[in-house]
Amino acid sequence: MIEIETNNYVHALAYQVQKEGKLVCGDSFFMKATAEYFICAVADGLGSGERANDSSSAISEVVERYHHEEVDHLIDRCNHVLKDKRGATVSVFKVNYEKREFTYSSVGNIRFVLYSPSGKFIYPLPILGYLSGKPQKYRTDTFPYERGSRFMIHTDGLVLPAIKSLLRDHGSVEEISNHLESYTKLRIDDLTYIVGQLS
Ligand SMILES: [Mn+2]
Repeated sequence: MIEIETNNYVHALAYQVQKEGKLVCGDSFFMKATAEYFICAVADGLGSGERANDSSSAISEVVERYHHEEVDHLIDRCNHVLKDKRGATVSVFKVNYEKREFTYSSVGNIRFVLYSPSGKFIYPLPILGYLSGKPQKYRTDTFPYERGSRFMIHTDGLVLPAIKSLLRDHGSVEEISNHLESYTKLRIDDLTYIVGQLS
């Protein structure tokens, strides 16, 4: 499944495929580009199949509903919505075009990297573990970004040997996605990635 979200400030592509032999994907995502901001959330539900999807889809739904809120609020909502569910690893990424900065918060093993045209990479640190409605510490960081920066966010179903050169050496979101095609064939786990370019 491929979804594209695009406007004058961002061009993003999401790709998702479920684990081999599964009918339901245990990962979920949401992304939206408004006139003021771009937001995306990625969740990897614990386990696989229906119960994993029950947790991860609760995350994409709550972020879809409250995407106008600040990231630290959203990650707390994500935690609350997982009460009485199995749990999920979660990342929320929000870009403010006018301030040219982004805010990121993550609990668990979802990976994120942003590459700036000047050569700098930004890897925000996640909190270890997963969300399951229990009291939880969060870490939310805000960074400036340069025009033309490219980012990638992905679940652990995508195993990449060289994410740095992937973002640095490919000029467009479509090129990156084409390059990733061979890595999406294994299907040893549910797999989700979002790759985007900020202008
Ligand atoms: Mn996974």
